[in-house]
Amino acid sequence: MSTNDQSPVHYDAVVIGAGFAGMYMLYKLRQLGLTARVYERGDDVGGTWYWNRYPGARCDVESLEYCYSFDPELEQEWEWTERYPGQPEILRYAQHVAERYDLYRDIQFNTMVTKAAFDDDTGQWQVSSAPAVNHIDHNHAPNDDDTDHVTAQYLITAVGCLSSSNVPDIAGVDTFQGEVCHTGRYPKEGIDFAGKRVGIIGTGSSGIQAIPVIAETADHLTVFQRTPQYAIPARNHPLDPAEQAEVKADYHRLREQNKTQQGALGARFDWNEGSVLDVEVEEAFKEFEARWEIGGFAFLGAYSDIARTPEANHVAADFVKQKIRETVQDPEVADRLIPTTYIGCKRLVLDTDYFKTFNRDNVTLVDISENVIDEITPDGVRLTDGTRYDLDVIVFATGYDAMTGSLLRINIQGRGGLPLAEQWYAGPRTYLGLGVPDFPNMFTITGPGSPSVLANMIVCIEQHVDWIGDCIDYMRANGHRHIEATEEATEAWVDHVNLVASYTLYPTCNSWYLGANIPGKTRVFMPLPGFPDYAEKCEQVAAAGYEGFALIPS
Ligand code: N01
Repeated sequence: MSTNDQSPVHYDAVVIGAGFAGMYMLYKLRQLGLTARVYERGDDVGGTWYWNRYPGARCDVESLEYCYSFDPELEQEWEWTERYPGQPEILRYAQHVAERYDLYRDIQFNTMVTKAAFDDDTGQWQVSSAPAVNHIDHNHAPNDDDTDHVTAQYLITAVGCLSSSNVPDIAGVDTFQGEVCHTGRYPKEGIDFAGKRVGIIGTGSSGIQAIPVIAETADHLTVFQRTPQYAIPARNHPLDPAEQAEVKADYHRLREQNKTQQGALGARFDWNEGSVLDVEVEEAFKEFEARWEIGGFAFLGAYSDIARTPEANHVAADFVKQKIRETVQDPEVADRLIPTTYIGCKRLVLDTDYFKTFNRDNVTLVDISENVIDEITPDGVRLTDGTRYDLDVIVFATGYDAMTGSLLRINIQGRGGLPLAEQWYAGPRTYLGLGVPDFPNMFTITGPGSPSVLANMIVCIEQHVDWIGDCIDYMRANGHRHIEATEEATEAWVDHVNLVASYTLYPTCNSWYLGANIPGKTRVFMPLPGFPDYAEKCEQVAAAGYEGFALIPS
């Protein structure tokens, strides 16, 4: 709907993003009887799972837990086929949800929100959008000519935590004559690697999933590794119908149990409360071996202190290092693949045949931790020492400007034209990861300062959307026009997030949780560990009349 030559259309709410957060938010707003417009850059729903079409893309949360719980009928009717859902299946699920609840009609695709400004005079949000610009880093400024404008009482961001792709600023990238892509902006039509010399930069979750699959078809695959990563076998397999039926017979119970877990997932695993330091190393290794066979995050549940205590962490890390040495035939390559950080301080990766892939003749591991990529040339890659790698395809698996990147790339302005980038110049400041001072009626689904990426995202999304829905309902019932996080509550919340993180080993390495992967980004630990305490706090805040928020009457 173009509004260029007339007064802007008004909606009760504008939602940015049509991934799992945006879709459920739209559903919830409709339930409340509100009008809403959702803007989405892609040409379909799915968010992360729309963009991440790279070979091997798969979720690391089990299918039966990585899905909505808001409608028991939906829970029962959807049949998952594998233990961990692959990208195509998750995308089909998202499309099914959008069709089932008739969501498509309120979503405007191929559109990026370029600016959202709070108007102090009208008390409304003015939202500008433009046709999406497709480029691998997607951070390019759109053309202003086609800008559309609407107004809204509420601005709800559902932009995802890992949506702003990070393409390193390496000289010459535009001169490369072959094909270039980023895993998080993977071309819909795919890439044919057969017979090609492929280079992949980055060995995080995306790289580690893509490498074994690309290696199967590429003529040669060169893996450029800056930091080695721990990976645990996912042990994906077709889902046993009996297991699925058993979960569905009492789905509610599993959902409730998951909410009592720190990561809001894996209640079916055995989470051991004991310390690894209280047992002999042989006994600990036996336990780790059993969990290595089960696969998945069950590994971290072997002992309760792995994520907190350096000595405990070393034992778990040593077990994985031993596995890498046993798997990789060339000891020199194995050495280069062995991480030196604490296990789990970067997001633990679940893999399928990752380390084994380095035994293939057509795979080369190149350490670029010191001898960095100096230039991308028309023919490939040149390292600082002058070594050249001729390539036909370059895959950037270099991650994201996580948690804040997608928000800051939109020009969001609060009271008095205050840019969000200025409010967050020293790192993101939110109250509960949901509200920002000076940004009235703006809600940030799974924003920094909430568990989000440290927990099952779908559970976090549902918890936030339900909270926001209840909050809007409360405001309408009580005649409140605006809600805004107070400075004091925000200050205290930021301190709280830092304090909780300091009890863990998370802040010890250069992860995207800290923003350390983006040159120049302020180092602040962004997600909050621990779903149950967080959810309880949100409930208390609501029960106390939205304590820590200022509510302004109509
Ligand atoms: O990104 P990453 P990702 N030169 O940031 C390297 C989720 N996810 O897309 O470690 C050379 O983890 C970087 O090196 P270093 C999951 O939460 C989930 O892989 O910074 N290398 C690193 O090796 C995950 O954690 C799933 O030194 C450069 C890699 O690129 C998150 O998304 C699947 C570089 C980036 O790793 C992000 O994962 C996929 C440079 N200039 C993703 N810049 C599942 O559910 C960066 N690197 C399974």
